[in-house]
Amino acid sequence: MKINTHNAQILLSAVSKAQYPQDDLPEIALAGRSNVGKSSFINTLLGRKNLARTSSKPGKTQQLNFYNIDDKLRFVDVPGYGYAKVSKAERAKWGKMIEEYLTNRDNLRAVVSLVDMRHEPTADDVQMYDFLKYYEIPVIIVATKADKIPRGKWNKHESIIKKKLDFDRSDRFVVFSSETRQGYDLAWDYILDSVQ
Ligand SMILES: Nc1nc2c(ncn2[C@@H]2O[C@H](COP(=O)(O)OP(=O)(O)OP(=O)(O)O)[C@@H](O)[C@H]2O)c(=O)[nH]1
Ligand SMILES: [Mg+2]
Repeated sequence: MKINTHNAQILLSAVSKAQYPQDDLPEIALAGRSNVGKSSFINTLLGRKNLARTSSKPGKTQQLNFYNIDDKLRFVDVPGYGYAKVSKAERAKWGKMIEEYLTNRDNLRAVVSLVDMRHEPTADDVQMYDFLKYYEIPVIIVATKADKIPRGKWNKHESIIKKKLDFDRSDRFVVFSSETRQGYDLAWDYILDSVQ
């Protein structure tokens, strides 16, 4: 598939199924802990500084943000999990919305699940991965902030992450940095592979 990655716009924000786009363009969802680098990942892949960040209004985190990419595919930015200040009720609402999207959406081709490369995956990271495996949703693990780790330690960190997740070798893994654009080509390769 040939796509112009710079031709991208925010399409809409949704909280429930009725608001999702009604066509059959393939979608790639981005999931991960709050602050892990989801918006930065989107901006880096689309060659933009602020496309993703500008759309996320504080206090309105309970939304799925749909980005149109060249009328060929969409990124779906899922609100981050593991945010300490969120109430139980909000957490439950978040869970319901994510579950509704991830388990019922025919357009969904893969989930880019972001983890912080510096640390062992959190219990929430593991839970998200298990959830995706349970529903047999293809996963691309993106280990972010690689620029903060010396290159010589990347393998070690990759092993720690894979071990903690009980990583399935049929899934894909990308060492990524929004600072250096490390992993840009591989991430796009895997994404485009998933939407063929
Ligand atoms: N050094 C470095 N910093 C990064 C990288 N990716 C993201 N950051 C920084 O991490 C912080 C959070 O990044 P965001 O992209 O806003 O994270 P997010 O996952 O979208 O966060 P929420 O929208 O709150 O869920 C920002 O200060 C980014 O500049 C990276 O690859 N390297
Ligand atoms: Mg964000």
